[in-house]
Amino acid sequence: LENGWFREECDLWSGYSMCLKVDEVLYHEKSKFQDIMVFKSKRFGNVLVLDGLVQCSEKDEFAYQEMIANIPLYSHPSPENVLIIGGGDGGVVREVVKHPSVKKVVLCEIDEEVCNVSKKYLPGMAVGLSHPKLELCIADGVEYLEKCEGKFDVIITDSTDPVGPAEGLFELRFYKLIHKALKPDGIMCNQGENIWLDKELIQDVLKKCRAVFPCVSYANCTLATYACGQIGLVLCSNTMRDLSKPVRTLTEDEVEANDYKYYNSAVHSASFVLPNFAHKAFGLP
Ligand code: AAT
Repeated sequence: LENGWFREECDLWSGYSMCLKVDEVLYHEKSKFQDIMVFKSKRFGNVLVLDGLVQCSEKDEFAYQEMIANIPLYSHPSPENVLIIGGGDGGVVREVVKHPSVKKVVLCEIDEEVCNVSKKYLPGMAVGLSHPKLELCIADGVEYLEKCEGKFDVIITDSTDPVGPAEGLFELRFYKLIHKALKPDGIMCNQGENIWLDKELIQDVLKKCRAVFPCVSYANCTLATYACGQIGLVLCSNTMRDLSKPVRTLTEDEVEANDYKYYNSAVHSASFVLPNFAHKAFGLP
């Protein structure tokens, strides 16, 4: 904090930083796994920060949470069992349980304190944490997956960046475990970092994914409070399919009824269209 501004900086993207004006720091403690801070911001509501990096703000979280949940779920004809790794704030669960076909959601979050803090300061997201379809599991995502085989229709990794507890979620072994934990027609969707700052990291992730899955794609999402106003999604499928074409499309009334503030069927397809430099760098077809 400098003169009432929070400044986000990260060794992964040295030379860039993003600032938000702080009204009040509401919480700041070290958990067993990371430094957790929540502050009330001037423009974006309450903001959750882990190890100095913004995880979500109340004003724009819908963009990322709707996209990371709905791109894989609307690409699947009938998702029933869903696993979320990370996402302890509950926002992704909130979106996943809107799908009537979903029978059960497991949330595997490493840090229970993230859930506790979210219940107190991010109630609009934490609603997901008390949903009857949810099984909450406090564990490391890699360790949880080791015990799973052919279980899930969709696996979503809503993880922090590969410094700290999420390092293992960017390794080849992790993608192999996801492949094993998915049903034969399952779909994976992972937090896919930023096309301006993390090009090499994304290339590395896509290379590892291509070694495991026959079908690998990348989608784009924009929002205000992540670095450079952009975050990507890495999508993989065990079967060849065009993930940019939702298999279930929505009418305007359905978009309204689901309270989607970002996602619709046109946005789904459009999010796979990338600027030339990214398209080329990621070797996409
Ligand atoms: N929806 C909020 C956005 C997040 S949250 C990421 C969550 O992943 C955190 O709660 C963190 O505790 C959890 N996590 C980290 N490592 C693991 C692990 N090994 N197993 C399970 N959960 C883990 C992500 C925002 C991305 C920001 C991009 N710059």
